[in-house]
Amino acid sequence: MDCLFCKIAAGEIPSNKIYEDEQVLAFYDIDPQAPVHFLVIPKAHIPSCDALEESEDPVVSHVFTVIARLAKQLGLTGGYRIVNNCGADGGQTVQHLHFHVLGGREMGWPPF
Ligand code: DGP
Repeated sequence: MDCLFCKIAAGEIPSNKIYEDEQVLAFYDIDPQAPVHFLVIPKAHIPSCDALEESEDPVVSHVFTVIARLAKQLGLTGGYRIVNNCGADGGQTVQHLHFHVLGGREMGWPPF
């Protein structure tokens, strides 16, 4: 499958990895939008949030547990933002489910 994040998960394309286990991978975003900006992905190919099936609930739940743990490890004690861009209007550019974690500065709202 010609999927960038599948290739990163498989180690075929290098990434600045933070954490990995059997189900998920966390790595720094190539184009950081905050002092700390990393992505957490399921290793299995899921195209987007919109494509999720109930059988995939456990991996999504695990993603959030990993995010909370990594945010602590990376010192994001003042808070952080989790973003999922879903579909074209949502701003999704890579068609493999991923959650952005941004921190290290105060976030604005609303997003543009
Ligand atoms: P989104 O727009 O939500 O689909 O976010 C995709 C993100 O993926 C974007 O912030 C940039 C990041 N990205 C794209 N290509 C690569 C890559 O090859 N390596 C890494 N580490 N991040 C990438």
